[in-house]
Amino acid sequence: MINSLDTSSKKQKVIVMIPAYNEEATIGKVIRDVPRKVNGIAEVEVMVMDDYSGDKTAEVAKRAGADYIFKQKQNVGLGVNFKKGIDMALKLGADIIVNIDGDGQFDSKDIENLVRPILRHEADMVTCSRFLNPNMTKNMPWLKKWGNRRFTNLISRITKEKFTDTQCGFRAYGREAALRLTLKGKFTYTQEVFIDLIEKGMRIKEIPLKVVYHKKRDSKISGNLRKYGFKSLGIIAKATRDTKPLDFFGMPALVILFLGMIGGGVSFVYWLIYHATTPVRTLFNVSVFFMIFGLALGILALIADMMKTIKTTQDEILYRLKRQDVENSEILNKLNGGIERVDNHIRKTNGGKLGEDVRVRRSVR
Ligand SMILES: Nc1nc2c(ncn2[C@@H]2O[C@H](COP(=O)(O)OP(=O)(O)OP(=O)(O)O)[C@@H](O)[C@H]2O)c(=O)[nH]1
Ligand SMILES: [Mg+2]
Repeated sequence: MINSLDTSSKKQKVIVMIPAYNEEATIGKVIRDVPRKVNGIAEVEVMVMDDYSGDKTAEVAKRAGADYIFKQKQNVGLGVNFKKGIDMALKLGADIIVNIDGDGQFDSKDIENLVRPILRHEADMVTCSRFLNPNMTKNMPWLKKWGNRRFTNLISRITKEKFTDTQCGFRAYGREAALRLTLKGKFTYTQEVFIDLIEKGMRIKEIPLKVVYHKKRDSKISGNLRKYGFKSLGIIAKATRDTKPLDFFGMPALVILFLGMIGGGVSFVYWLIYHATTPVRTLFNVSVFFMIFGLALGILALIADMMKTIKTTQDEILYRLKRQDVENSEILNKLNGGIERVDNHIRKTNGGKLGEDVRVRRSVR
């Protein structure tokens, strides 16, 4: 149970979101272990995002007591499913959204620890770190640890903050952080969230939580490490380009321009001394190319920086629209009471699209 909370704030509603793809073997226990009574929390609900599983994930989840089950009509990928889940949870009135994987690697009971810093207003997003305490990752494969460290170092450099685990799916998002998220990646979302939220001034806190690696487990996201590496790098590169365009284009531009100027300077001095270009002609040509390319890249950096200003404004507009939409949903929810009306509202506000590819239903307990 959570103690010494800020009692001035209203009681919060937590929605525990579980992205699931063929998790019939484990999802039941994950749902049953979710603590439904937490000090400082008015309500804890479970929402399963079933990404077109071929097994009985949805049925098992329903039997285990899931409050909402969203079924995609085709496999849309973890990143897309996550974004949709965040939007849904906000519209269902969540003050805090907890994401936990459906594979049973995390302990649902740790949800209490995860939401605590948000309840105490110490963080906007809290993420599990599997590496703050080395005893918690005893049986994690070394290659996964190594890959995780590389990605985590990269994200720390990009965000200029020190993190120890940027890939963990077990996280709690306060409403403000959830509303501010604008993600683009389809395959995954874990690292992109760090870049996006830090750029928007959100506070991210890591807490050590244990993870279990079953021997026969088949990782669906990072099982193929090469595919995972390339796809994740692509998502990180795009997010960095959009949030830090001066670093992304400007740094290489400066290096290339500098090399070009050195080469050009050397050839020019040679020409001044010997009045000949023959041995340094290639150096001169390459240097001119470098200088032109560096300048072009520099101009691109400035244009991209202007576009970032537009993006920042658009993100702010989007945030305000989403907040308004969520507040309207809450009012409708209170007036109408119940998921049927909320579902109708979601259909209306999205021109029917959301209603077409997502089925919402309240499970019978
Ligand atoms: N929505 C959605 N969820 C998926 C998909 N693939 C996997 N998941 C879920 O995403 C969560 C994480 O997947 P894992 O296979 O454990 O991947 P991982 O956690 O990166 O890998 P490990 O570190 O080895 O556990 C699980 O709950 C999966 O069911 C997918 O295509 N769509
Ligand atoms: Mg996992």
